[in-house]
Amino acid sequence: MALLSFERKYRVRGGTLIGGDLFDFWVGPFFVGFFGVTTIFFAALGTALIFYGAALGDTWNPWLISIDPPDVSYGLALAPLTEGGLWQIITFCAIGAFVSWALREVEICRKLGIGYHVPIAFGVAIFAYVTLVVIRPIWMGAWGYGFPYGIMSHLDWVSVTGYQYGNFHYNPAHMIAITFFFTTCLALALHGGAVLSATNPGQGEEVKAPEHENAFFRDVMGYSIGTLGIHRLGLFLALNAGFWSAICIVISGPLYEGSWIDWWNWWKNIPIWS
Ligand code: UQ2
Repeated sequence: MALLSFERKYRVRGGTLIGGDLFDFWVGPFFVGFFGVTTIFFAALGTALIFYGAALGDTWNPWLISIDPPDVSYGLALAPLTEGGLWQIITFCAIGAFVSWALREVEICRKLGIGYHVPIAFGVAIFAYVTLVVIRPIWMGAWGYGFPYGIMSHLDWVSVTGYQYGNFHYNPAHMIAITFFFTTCLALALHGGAVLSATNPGQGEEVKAPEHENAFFRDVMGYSIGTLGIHRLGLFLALNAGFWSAICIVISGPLYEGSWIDWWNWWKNIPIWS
């Protein structure tokens, strides 16, 4: 079915989560929906507040602009706008925009009658962000433990926070997260390479089908995971990368305050060795 006639077929009312027909229409290629409106609202307000915070700051250098969270002394209270209150409202807007976007994806999935894999995957990314700026700060008793919104300042935060716990590379959940990030790259490189090699073989060559991809991997490593399987594996690897990233930071502070280098002494201290 040609793309345009297919779109005419699925562009029907219904499938919305809230409000019935309210905002159930398209603007050009874009589905709007109730959550399209809330996405625009939160994104526009949050962006305006970032510019307002930047205007109150002492630089317009894009690398150095930073919207900082409140001081730890404010605990979990609301802070004055210029003392971290902007960061709190911007964080609220960001979560509002991300969750609205995910729910708009859900509505589009329902219209199309497809699975919810994409919004669920995006939900794991949202979970990783919310872990950094809400779950861990609440668990530690102060919004000040969230990270600042700035290009250099968030890098400084990652560095300082990482070395506060000795060295994050010794954090076992960090190790697992990195392993999933790297394996995601390996799988996508293998998959992208495999698909291009078969479907874009070069001038004058015939386009090949998945049996060629299967045969290649069986010849190389005795196993092909298959055309559906590689996408299941890719989704699994990518979701785990985000999930273990969230775990590695949320256990640092709330569950463990020492150095991750020392944490491994549990191995040396197993009674069986003595
Ligand atoms: C595959 C297959 C594809 C692929 C890839 C494989 C025809 C087009 C990349 C090979 C992948 C395997 C064997 C899994 C590797 C395991 C890890 C953890 C990276 O078989 O089916 O479809 O793109």
